[in-house]
Amino acid sequence: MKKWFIGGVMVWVLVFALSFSAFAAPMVLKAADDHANGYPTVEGLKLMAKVVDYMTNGQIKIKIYPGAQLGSEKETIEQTQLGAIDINRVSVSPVVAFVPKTAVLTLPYIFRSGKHMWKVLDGPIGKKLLDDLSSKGFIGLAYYDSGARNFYTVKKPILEPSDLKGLKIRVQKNPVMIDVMKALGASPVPMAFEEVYSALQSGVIDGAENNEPSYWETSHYEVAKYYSYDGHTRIPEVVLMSKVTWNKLTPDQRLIIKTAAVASSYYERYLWAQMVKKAIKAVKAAGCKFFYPNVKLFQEKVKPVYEKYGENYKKLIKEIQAVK
Ligand code: BDP
Repeated sequence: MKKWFIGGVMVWVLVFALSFSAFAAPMVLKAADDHANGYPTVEGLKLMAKVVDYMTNGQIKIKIYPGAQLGSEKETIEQTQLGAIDINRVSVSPVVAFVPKTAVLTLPYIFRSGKHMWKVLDGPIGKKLLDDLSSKGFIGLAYYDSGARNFYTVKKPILEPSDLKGLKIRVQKNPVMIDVMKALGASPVPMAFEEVYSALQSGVIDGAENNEPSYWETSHYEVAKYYSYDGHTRIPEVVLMSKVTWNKLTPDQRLIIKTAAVASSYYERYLWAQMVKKAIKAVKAAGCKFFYPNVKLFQEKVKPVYEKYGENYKKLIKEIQAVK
């Protein structure tokens, strides 16, 4: 056979192989977040997407749907369980209904500070809790920062627990949060995040509770101008992956996704610290007032919540408290 013929065939084989790999459709993963572009959690996911794209040579793309486009947290968690959503950044709070043990991370004053929380989450306890999610169809990839949750109200500031008496306070769909409100004397109103602004505006609720960036981003500050630093909870965010999707990935792809999520967690924490400062400045400029009640009074009141959940998770609670 002529040399030029063999050479020609080889060129064609090469062209064919290259064009095949170039056109092999990438896997596109759907990622949900109920915050808007610019919020630290969404920016964290964006970094994760870039790292995954780069490390898989474009074979895995992550398409982010911010602003609760794919539904409220409870709905998106259900869809993640089913595999209709591949990646989901949510608060741990709504996860409690699916994986009861995660309730521990949402207990009032379980963490002494942000530093304590990250020591726990980055250590063996945090890792074990992420692993435990897999029994319910989720792969826990990483935690994100969400600061501490504080009350904000429409008519008067909360200076002590008795100020909450009879007030309708919106809470996340988490049984612990309902009990916390009851213990403090308020009437809890579980409601999706997206509905809170109009509920505050129309007087359906008297207040809500969240960190400063959410208070600002959602414009809740426009209608509820009193923000009281009681810091009742420090509930982290979590990046979940559907186990259905995870099972379709190769070991290399899994490693890349996990690594990218962990890297994005550090980036999100950095963005978080900036965002808290920005939010405080912005809402102050809009006339919001900050109050610093005696936290001990609130800690005293929420003790019954520990009695209720403490029985099941006594050991875990002790372990968390023992982390220095
Ligand atoms: C914010 C979380 C968001 C929650 C929201 C809420 O980032 O994902 O769902 O609180 O209160 O802090 O529902």
